Amino acid sequence: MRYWLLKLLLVLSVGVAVPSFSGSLVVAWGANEFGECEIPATISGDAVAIKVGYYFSLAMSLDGSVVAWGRNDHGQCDVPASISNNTVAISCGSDHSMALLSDGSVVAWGLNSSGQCDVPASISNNAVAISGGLGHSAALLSDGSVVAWGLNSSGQCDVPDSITNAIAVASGNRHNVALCSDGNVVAWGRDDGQLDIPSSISNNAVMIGAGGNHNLALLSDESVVAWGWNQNGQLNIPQSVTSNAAAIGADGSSSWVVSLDERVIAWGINDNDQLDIPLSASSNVNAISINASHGLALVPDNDGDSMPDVWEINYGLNPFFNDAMGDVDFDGIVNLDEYAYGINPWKTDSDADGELDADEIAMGFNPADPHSRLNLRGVCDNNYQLTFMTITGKTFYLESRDSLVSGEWIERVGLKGTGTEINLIDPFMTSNRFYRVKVIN
Ligand SMILES: [Ca+2]
Ligand SMILES: [Ca+2]
Ligand SMILES: [Ca+2]
Ligand SMILES: [Ca+2]
Repeated sequence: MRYWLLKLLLVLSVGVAVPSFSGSLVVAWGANEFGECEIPATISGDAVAIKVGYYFSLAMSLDGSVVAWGRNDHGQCDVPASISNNTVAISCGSDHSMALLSDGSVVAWGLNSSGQCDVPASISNNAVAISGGLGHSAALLSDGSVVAWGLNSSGQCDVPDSITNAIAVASGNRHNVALCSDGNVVAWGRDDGQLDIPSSISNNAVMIGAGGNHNLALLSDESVVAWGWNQNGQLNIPQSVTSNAAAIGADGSSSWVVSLDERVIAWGINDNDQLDIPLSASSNVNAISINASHGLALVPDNDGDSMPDVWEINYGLNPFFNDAMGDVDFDGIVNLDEYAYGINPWKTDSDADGELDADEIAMGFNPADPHSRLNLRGVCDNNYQLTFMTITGKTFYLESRDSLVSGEWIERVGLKGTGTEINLIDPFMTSNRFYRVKVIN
C-alpha cells in the first residue's frame, strides 16, 4: 500500500514516468562527447542487451525494440523502422549498427563505405549471431558456418573453409575470431599477433572476445588467455584473474572479465576513462561492453526505482522498495537525483569541497567533483577583488550591499560564463560591503 501511495505521488508531483518492474538499468561511463552516455528515458527498466559503438550506444529492450544514441554522423543511430520489435540480438562496428531479427535475418545501418551494411542474400534467414568490425560485419549461421562482408583489406572477409562448426564469432578492427564446438579457436584477417592462437587453448575455449587488434578466450577451467596487440596493456591480465572467470569481453584496446563472484575486472587503455567503472557496474552486472570511447553495463534494479541494486545496497537504501523520491540526508536532493549526479545520498557536501551539493547543482557545478565549484573568494587591497569560477552558458551577476542584513542588493556587473575563473574589482568599495553571486541559466 505504501508503495502505491508513493507511486501515485511520483506521478502527481513530478510527472515522470514511473519505472517498470522488469528490473534492469543501463549505466554508462567514459567519453560523452556525443551524448553517448546519456541514457534515453525511453529505455526504462526493460533493456536486455547493450553494445558500445565508437562514441555511440545501442540497447535492445525486452519487447525486441532497439534504441541507439550518441554519435550519428553516418546514421548509425537511425534505427530502421523495418526492424520493428523483432530484434533478438544487437551488435555494431565502429560506425555501423546491426540487428539480428527473430526470423534469422540480419539488418545493418550506418556507415556503408565498404559495403559493411550490405547484408549478403546468402544469409537468408539463417543467422544465429552477429558481430560488427571496423569496416566489416560477420554472422554465424545455423549450420555452423560464418559469413563476413564489407572491407576485406586484410582478408577479414575470407572466412576459412575449415570453419563448419562455429558456435560464436567476434570481430576486431580488421580480423575475426570464431569459437568452434570442439573448443578450438580460429582467427583470420589482419595479423598483429591476433591470429597466433595460443597453444594453451588446446580445444578448451568456451567463450571468445575480439578487441581492435587482440583477442581473449575463456577456457573451461575458468582461466583467461589473451593474445595479439599489447600496445595499451590489453593483454596484461590482472593477477586477480586466476581461474575465476565466468565471462570475458574485449573491444578497442580494452579487455574485461566478470569473475565467478560477479566482480567486473577491466584493463587496457583508459584514455577516455572507459575503465573507470562506476560503483553500480562494478559487480553483479547482467552485461557489460567497453570500447575506445566509453562503457555500458546492464545492471539489476529489482524494485524498478531507477537506482541500481548495487548502488542502493552500498548506501543502505532498500533495493526492494521504491525509495527514489526519498531524501535521507534532507538536502532537498531526492535519492534518485543523488544517484544520477553520482553523489552520496547521506552527505550534503559529497565531494567535500566546502560547497553544498544542492548549491553546486543549482549553480551548474558538478557536486561530485571537488575541482568544480564556485570557489568565491575576495582580496582586500585599496579596492576589493573578487575571484570565482564561471560556467560556459551561464550568466553571472555580482551584487553587493553595504549591510549583511538589510538594504537592496545592487548589481555591480554581469558577465557570460567562460568556463574559467574570473577576477572582478569593485572600485567603489566602502568600509563594509557584502557580495553575492547570482547565477542565471
Ligand atoms: Ca533500485
Ligand atoms: Ca529502492
Ligand atoms: Ca538527498
Ligand atoms: Ca560540494
